[in-house]
Order: sequence, then C-alpha cells, then structure tokens
Amino acid sequence: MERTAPDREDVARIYRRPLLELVFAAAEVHRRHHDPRAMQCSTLLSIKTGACAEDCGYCSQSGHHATDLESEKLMPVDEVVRAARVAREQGADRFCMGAAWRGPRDGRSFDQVLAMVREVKDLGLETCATLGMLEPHQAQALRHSGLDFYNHNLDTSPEYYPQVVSTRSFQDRLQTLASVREAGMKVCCGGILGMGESEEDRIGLLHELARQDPQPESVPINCLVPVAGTPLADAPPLAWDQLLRAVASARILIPQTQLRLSAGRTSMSEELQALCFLAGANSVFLGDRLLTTPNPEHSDDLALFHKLGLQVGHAVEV
Ligand code: SAM
Ligand code: DTB
Ligand code: SF4
Repeated sequence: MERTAPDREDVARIYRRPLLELVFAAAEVHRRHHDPRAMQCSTLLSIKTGACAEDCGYCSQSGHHATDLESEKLMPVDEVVRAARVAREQGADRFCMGAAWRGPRDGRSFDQVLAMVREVKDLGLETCATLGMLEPHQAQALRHSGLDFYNHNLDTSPEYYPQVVSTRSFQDRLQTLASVREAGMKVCCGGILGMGESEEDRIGLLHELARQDPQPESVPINCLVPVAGTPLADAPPLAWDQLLRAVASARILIPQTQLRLSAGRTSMSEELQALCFLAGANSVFLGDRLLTTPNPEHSDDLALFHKLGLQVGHAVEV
C-alpha cells in the first residue's frame, strides 16, 4: 500500500490525542501488523568501551566528560562469541555489538569487527552493530560479513540535536543511515527521551523517524540513563505519560517496525512497561547490562513476560 509521509502537524495530532484513545489505537495497529504475544529480544555487548572522541551529552563513554567509567580496548573475537552464545542460551534472537567510536578506522580493528560479525552470525543469531559514522565502503563490508542491522540513532529533534552533541550534526547521522540503506542492511534507528527536550522535540524526533523511506525496521526508544559526570546527569526525569505517548505514536506512525522499549527500564515500574507493551512496544534488550549501565535482571524480565503472556523469541509478522 502506498504510504504518504506524515507531516509534523500529523505527528503532533497523533501524539496529543487523549491518552487512552491513543493507546487503544496503537494497540489496534500493533495487532494488525504483528503477533501481539511475541517479544523480540536483543542482547547488547560493548566491544570497545569509553574514551570516545564525540561529546554526546548523555553518554558515559565520551572522552569529554569526567565519568567513573574505565576504558577498554577492542575485545578479542573469541570473547565476543562466548558472550553471544550466552545471550542465545538466555533467549536473545539478536546480538548487538556497540563500540565507542566516532566511526571505525579501516585496518586491523575494523577487520576484527568484521570477524565478530561473521562468527556471531554463524551462531544463528541476527547480528546488529553500532560503531558510529560509516563510510559507504564500510557499510558494504559489514553487509558482506553478515551484518543484518545497523543501529544509528537520530536521538532527538533536529533543532535540539546541537544542544546535546557538538562534534557532529544531525545531517551526519542521516548520511550514515543512507549508506547503511545503500549497502542493503536493515536500519535500527530511534532516540532518547528525557534529555530536557520539549514535547515539540519529541514530536520532531518521531516525525524524522517516520518520514524515512523506507521506514526503520527497528526503532529503539531509550529513556535517558543519567550518568554522573555527564552534562545531562541532572536532566529532569521524563513523565511516564510522555513515554507512553511516544511509544504509542511510534507504533501508529511506523506500524511494521520492531519497537524497542530500550534503555531506562530499570527506572520503570512493571505497570508502565506493561502499558508500553500494550501500546505496541514489542522488543527489549535482554540481559542485565546495556552497554555500560544496568538493565533489569534476566529472571525478572522473564517473570514479567510470563505474567503478561508474552513469548520471548522472534516477533513474527502476521
Ligand atoms: N558510538 C556509536 C554512536 O553513538 O552512534 C554507538 C554507541 S552509542 C552508546 C549508541 C546509542 O546509545 C546512542 O545513540 C544513544 O541513543 C544511546 N545511549 C547512549 N548513552 C545513553 C544513556 N545514558 N541513556 C540512554 N541512551 C543512551
Ligand atoms: C540503543 O538505542 N540503545 C542501546 C543500543 N541502541 C546501542 C544503547 C543504550 C545505552 C545505554 C547507556 C549505556 O549502557 O551506556
Ligand atoms: Fe561516543 Fe556513541 Fe557515546 Fe556519542 S553515544 S560519546 S559517539 S559512544
């Protein structure tokens, strides 16, 4: 079916609907496009940690901020494969490798990442990587090594972006996303809420995500995990209904996507997570660590999914 890209006013109208109407409409869209019992589960691993050249205001790994994080160089391939095997045993269907780089440099370290991708793919897992900005030939090389998804977030509205990051632009992000598409990979692209942005910025982010053509196959909605020493350590916490509005709006605007309730779940009640799943979130990070910060305990997540009648595994499209 032909889809016309929504304009920003359309997005605002959806976002500002009476909350329960919005959630109900999103739940209907969810059921039309997905098996509502299926929960897609990705596990993250930080393959290279800290000392990043970028100055993202939210991030524990930026070399510009004085955080307590210990930097670590690129992990050996066999350790990554071991972690991926554990993730698979715990129920993950996708393994996402994250590096604190502005972008990969060609040579030994990038070849090492390509080897990781090949070996994780050989375990039968879907593969995802998030390595910063890519040149077109790097995107091609990742694709040829078996990378299914590339994660590259737009993070916030184009207007608010320069308040959060100064070492690159919103346009740089779009350019890498274009290279990822051109190479034939699936796109995982979302953002962070709770960085002191306005409601209008959240609407702007959703608009930018929804107007991509094709739309991202995977959309992570992160809530800021405040990290001491970063410029956003004291950002005011996001109101729960704003998160729910963003999730429900994303489901309506990007109906086919795997919508991930991503970072920040340790600060959410089970009830709020359940509302987000009702409103169309059908994916999470599974495992008790994100990249550098905690995630809910594996056993607590499985208990929650059991309570809600959700099944861990591939979110099958119906
Ligand atoms: N360096 C690469 C990049 O920035 O594209 C990849 C790794 S980076 C840590 C991946 C994403 O994690 C960011 O785009 C951001 O959306 C998310 N993220 C980082 N720190 C976060 C935090 N404290 N809270 C929530 N999300 C965060
Ligand atoms: C995404 O959108 N969220 C993940 C993943 N993509 C790479 C990262 C969350 C990071 C949270 C902060 C941390 O653990 O360092
Ligand atoms: Fe570096 Fe990515 Fe963190 Fe930004 S979000 S400082 S690019 S690791």
